[in-house]
Amino acid sequence: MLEHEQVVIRTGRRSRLPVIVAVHSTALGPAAGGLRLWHYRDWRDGLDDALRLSSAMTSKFAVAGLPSGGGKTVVALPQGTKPDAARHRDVLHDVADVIASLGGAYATGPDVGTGPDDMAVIGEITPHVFCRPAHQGGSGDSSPHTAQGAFAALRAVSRRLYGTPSLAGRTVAVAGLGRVGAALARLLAAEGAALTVTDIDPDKRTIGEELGAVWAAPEKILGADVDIVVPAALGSVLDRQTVADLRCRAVVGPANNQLATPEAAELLHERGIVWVPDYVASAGGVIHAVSVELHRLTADEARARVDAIERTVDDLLDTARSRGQSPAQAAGELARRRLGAASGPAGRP
Ligand code: PPY
Repeated sequence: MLEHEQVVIRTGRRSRLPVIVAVHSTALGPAAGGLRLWHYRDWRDGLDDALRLSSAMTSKFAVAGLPSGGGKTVVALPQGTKPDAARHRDVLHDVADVIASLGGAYATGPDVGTGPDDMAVIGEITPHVFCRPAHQGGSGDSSPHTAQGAFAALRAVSRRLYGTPSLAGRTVAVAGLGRVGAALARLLAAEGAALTVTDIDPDKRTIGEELGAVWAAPEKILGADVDIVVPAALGSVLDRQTVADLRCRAVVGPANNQLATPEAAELLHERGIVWVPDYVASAGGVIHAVSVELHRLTADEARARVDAIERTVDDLLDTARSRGQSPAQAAGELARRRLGAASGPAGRP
């Protein structure tokens, strides 16, 4: 059964690339979710990604307690290609056409492969776009806020496991040093955590050196002998094998869709490893963007909402423990309860 409200798949008229916009739910409000520009073996794999990522956005907003729905856009680039600047603009305008045709049911934002400047280009065609640069009326780069939110989640986990929210002296492995991963690694280093880091791009080694971090091979990072592992790159990293190989006490990070299979959450729980659902730990970026651009909060108020992820995770871990559930089950129930209490798709009674 298709659980999404609508999915548009269109060959972009300018780029001739497959543009996939998945609106999972508008039960809590108009949908939001970023634009992922990524390489796929087959565009159908991009469709799978859009379906899963948009569903996670619905949960992200529900658990954050915000009146927005979940959506996501994927443009599936053929493997081994990189659009030049002109074609890149064409892709963004093709995406903007689809978003404009949805009449406000969905607004996009940044995701893997896109940033504020790309949002400005989409804004040439449709106003339904978050995170344009500040001088163009947007809330700008969301990655520092996503990092801040993941940091808040890490504090809650630290309190649970070690009795203090401080990460000073904790050993932490950060898997991925993109915009979010690097910002989070900086926050952790500033707090006094001892870092092990990696990225598939060896040029990112300089960031590790700057932070006094140990560099690990990408395939070794999940099994690192550390207190906490932080997935901060692409998803689907937790499966039967990688969960069996973990040596940490917690997995908490800003990567979306960390589970390769849903049962990985229960395998983590059986091993006594705390896993904070990705859609909880990664919500800082959207929380900030929606708070500033839709709810007109000040920077300080938006920041307080992002920092409140710490409290949300505290509560989820308490609830999970008292019910003998995994945090994933507790978060899923919370999301379903909030969605079930909603009246229906946005704009309809
Ligand atoms: C996500 O949180 O996964 C996103 O899609 C990022 C985002 C940020 C701001 C508005 C919409 C989406």
